Amino acid sequence: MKVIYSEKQKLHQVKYEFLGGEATPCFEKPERADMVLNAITSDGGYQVIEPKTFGIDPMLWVHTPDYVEFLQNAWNEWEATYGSERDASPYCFVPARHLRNRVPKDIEGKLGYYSFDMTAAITKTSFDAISSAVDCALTGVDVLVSGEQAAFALCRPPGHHASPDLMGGYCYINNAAIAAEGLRRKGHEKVAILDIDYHHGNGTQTMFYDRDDVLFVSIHGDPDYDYPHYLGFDDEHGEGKGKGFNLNLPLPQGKTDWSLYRPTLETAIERVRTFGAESLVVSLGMDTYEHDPISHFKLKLEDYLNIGEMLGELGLPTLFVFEGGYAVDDLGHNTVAVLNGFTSAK
Ligand code: Q9C
Ligand code: ZN
Repeated sequence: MKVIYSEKQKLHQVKYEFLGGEATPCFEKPERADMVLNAITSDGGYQVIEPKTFGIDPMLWVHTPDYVEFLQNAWNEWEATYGSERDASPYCFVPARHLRNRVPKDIEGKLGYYSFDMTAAITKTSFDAISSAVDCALTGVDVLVSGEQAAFALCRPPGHHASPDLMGGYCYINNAAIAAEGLRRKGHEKVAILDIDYHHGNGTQTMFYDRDDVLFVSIHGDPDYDYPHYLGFDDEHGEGKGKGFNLNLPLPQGKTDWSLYRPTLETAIERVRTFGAESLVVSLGMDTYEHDPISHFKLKLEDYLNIGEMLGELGLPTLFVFEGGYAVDDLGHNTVAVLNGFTSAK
């Protein structure tokens, strides 16, 4: 299996995120990619390749032009006010209630307008990393279209929380959504996205909510108790012709181990099967792990082998797109277990 990765993704390194009433070192850090790459290299069964360059245009398939322009300019505008010492981070937001939905002119107003939380700061070189993550996802699409059964886009920063014009949850541009749309544009009639990150993929859901050609299925921590808090409930089925093409399978914190996860994954896979997908994009978050520092499921190393195998049994051309996962020491082995399970499936 080909793994697509670029060192450029290290150009995104945020100092702090806001959590539990204080600024704490950001969990989403470059070491995450190092650990996965190390495990992939030492396994030996994978070929690591560089992405091709696709530029800005594919971002506009799923994001608004004003948002992409904001991401490109945010650092320079921030630096003009605050200098280069601190990362560009919002402090004030446009909630869904009571305030005006209007883009202000200064950088602090813009940061809040285009964010939904304080976990996605911007640095001088963030956009280069963001852009190279998109390149990895789209190179993965090309690998599938060339006839290979699977590929792994080792993307950083992750993407599934990024909405058409909002960043948040360590995400800026939605790599998996762009990949799914890329597969559609390469002629795949129906594309399924299965999101198995611990957190609901609110951005991806929003992007395809009114479409029947891209199915979105997600297994995640119950949003009544977990991030992203305001989307990901089981009564969100899609709208318009997208009705019936969105499936959320929230699971409880604390007690979700393999015995509960497995039947839920079977339900998810069954939906992908009945949908009749031509290809599958897996938003591969590894924060369902028992030792993940910010999440609350109880999956173990061997469960990841099973997940990979169950996905492989679907028999679909599959692009894995890396999302979350913060238990850095075990992240590589867990990720490789999913890929190995997939490869070994009959
Ligand atoms: N108390 C991804 O996994 N903070 N993003 C959660 C929980 C934000 C996760 C705090 C988590 C974002 C891609
Ligand atoms: Zn996550």
